[in-house]
Order: sequence, then C-alpha cells, then structure tokens
Amino acid sequence: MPDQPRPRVLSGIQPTADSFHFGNYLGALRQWVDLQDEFEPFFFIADLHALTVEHDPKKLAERTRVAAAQLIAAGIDPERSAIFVQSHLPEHAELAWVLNSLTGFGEARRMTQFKDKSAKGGEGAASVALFSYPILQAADILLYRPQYVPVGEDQRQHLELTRDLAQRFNHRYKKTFRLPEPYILKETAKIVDLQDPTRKMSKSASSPAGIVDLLDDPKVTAKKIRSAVTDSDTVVAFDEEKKPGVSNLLTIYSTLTDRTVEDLVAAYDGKGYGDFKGDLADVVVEFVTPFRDRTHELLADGDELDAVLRRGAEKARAVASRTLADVYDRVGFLKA
Ligand code: ATP
Ligand code: LTN
Repeated sequence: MPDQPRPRVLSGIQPTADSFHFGNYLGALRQWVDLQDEFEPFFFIADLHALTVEHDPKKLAERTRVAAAQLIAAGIDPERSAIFVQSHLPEHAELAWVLNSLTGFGEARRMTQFKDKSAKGGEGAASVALFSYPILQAADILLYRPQYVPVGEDQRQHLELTRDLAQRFNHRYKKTFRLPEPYILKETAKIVDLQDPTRKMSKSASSPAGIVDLLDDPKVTAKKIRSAVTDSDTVVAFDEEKKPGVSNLLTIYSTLTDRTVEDLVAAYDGKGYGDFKGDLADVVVEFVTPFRDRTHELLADGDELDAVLRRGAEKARAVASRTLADVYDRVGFLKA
C-alpha cells in the first residue's frame, strides 16, 4: 500500500531580534519539533512581516540566517521539514493582495496586535503593512492548506481571521482552502516577562532583564532567572492569578525537565525561592549551552545553511504555486 499523504503543519517566526527567546521556544518551536513525526511540516522565517515595524536593513539578512540556524538547533530536521524564507516565495505577497480584497477595514481594525503595536507611536505613525499584517499571515497559512498551525496564545485572533477569510473565499468563489486549526498548548501558551509577569515575554516589548534569549551568554541567563520577580510569599506553588512569576518559572522548569508541576511543587515544599530559582538556573543553563553551541556551529557553514533554505523554498514553491494558480483562476484573472 502506498503511504497516505500526511496532513500538513505550518508555522512562521519573525527575524526581528538577534535571538529567539523562551516564549518562542516553549510557546511554539517545541511543538514544531514534535509535530514533525506525524505531519508534513512547513516552517518559515517571516521576513516580510519584519518590515511591518522599523527594522535595520543591515541586520535583516543575518538575523534571517541566525533564525534558520536556531530552528535546526532546536530540532527541526531539514530532511523532514521544509525550512524556508518567506520573501523567497512571491506567492505569499501575491495571495495576501487577493485576501486584502476580501477583508473588511473594520475587521482588520479589530485585531488587538495592531492596537498594541501602534499604541506607542500612535495610529497615524503605524505603517499600512502593520495594519494588514494578519492578512499576510492568513496568506502564509492558506497557501499550504495545513491542518494545524502551532503558535502561542497571542496568535489566536489571527488564526480566527484566517479561518474567516478562507471560508469567505470558499463561499464566494469555490472551495479552495482548508480551514486550519490553531495548535496551542495550554501550559506554555503564554510565557510571561521575568520582570513584569503581567506581560508576555516579547522580542520587541520586554526589557533585557525580562527576556531570556536562547543565544545569550549562559551566565547572563542564569543571573536573569535568579533575579526573576516572584512575590513576597516564600511558598513554591502554582497559581497564575496570585503568583504569576513563580507559576511562570514552574512552567519553564516543568517543560525543560519533563517533571510535572505537582512533582516540582512537592520537591520544593519547605524550601525557599532561592533554592528553587538556583536549581532552575542550572536547568536552563544545561539547556541553552548545547543549543547555543549548535547554532554557532551551523552558522559557521553558511553555504550549507543557504542550501537548506533553497531546498526548503523549492518544496514550499511546489505547493504554494499550485494554490495560487487555483486562486488566480477562481477570482477570474486572464491567464498569463
Ligand atoms: P515581537 O515581540 O517582535 O512581536 P515575538 O517575541 O512575539 O515578537 P514572534 O516571532 O512574533 O515573536 O513569535 C513567534 C512564535 O512565538 C509565535 O508562535 C508566538 O505565538 C510565539 N510566542 C511569542 N512570544 C511568546 C510568549 N511569551 N509565550 C508563548 N509563545 C510566544
Ligand atoms: N505572526 C506570527 C508569525 C507568523 C506566522 C505566520 C505564524 C507569520 N506568518 C503564519 C503562523 C503562521 C507571530 O508569531 N507573531
């Protein structure tokens, strides 16, 4: 019997910083790695999305490479997964244009990420690209007709918009898109800032002390964990409402060691936060040290990394170009 084609998974990550952080890893990348076994995976670096806020053109290419190296170091296997760069496939921007025509202005305006990201400088200063960011994201997804999109909680609203647009297109023209499902793990859906546990850990919004970068010097990382904000209590317990700082650390500890939160709470019964944070700092250092070494090793062979991205783009193009051809046909364009 020939193998059944596996359903697809797809996700993207922006090259907006010099390193990914623990929110990215636990909220998204870990799931990408696990899903490779059962699904046909497409993972990409969202460099078009990186233009929606101010960016440094001198850094973008290198950050894109570093992002690809980190995906591989995290366990994405280029033999099994297509790893590619969004701007290498014009189909993403092309489908986004068609989807722009299906999106209501008010509908786009309701996206909370736009509200958050434009709040600082005011709406007038935000780019139109930032406004249409979720529509490009919908195009990224729908081109590949995936079953699941593994992301953190902050992306849920964008996934809902994606499903709405897919349904609208299917209804208005002809059934073309599969409705993708978000794949969001409750436990790690939102890793919070170490210094301000009311906010998510974020590349663009966190202070250096609040964010644990995977490529930081492990000594710096250990220090950040030991100085994480907890509370005036001394009991290690899980309560996201009353003890968001400690609960966040418990989540990180539990996912990195595969020990349950209950087990950890029992193990630290009667011990203070000092012991708990010290041990977690050791666990984190043990995780980031080989990750960082492997990333640097991969970056040392730039040609091989570029070849991985070229092969990934070829695999992606085979799927994306067919979907786009269907779309162009269905909206009524004259064939080229
Ligand atoms: P930015 O702050 O520039 O918007 P980001 O840190 O949110 O960036 P992205 O590239 O936008 O990073 O996100 C990549 C993936 O990581 C997404 O799936 C996102 O949901 C997930 N993610 C980001 N931050 C967190 C977090 N604090 N907790 C859980 N998942 C997260
Ligand atoms: N907006 C996402 C990055 C992203 C993405 C995608 C995620 C761009 N396109 C398609 C999943 C599917 C973010 O993580 N901030």
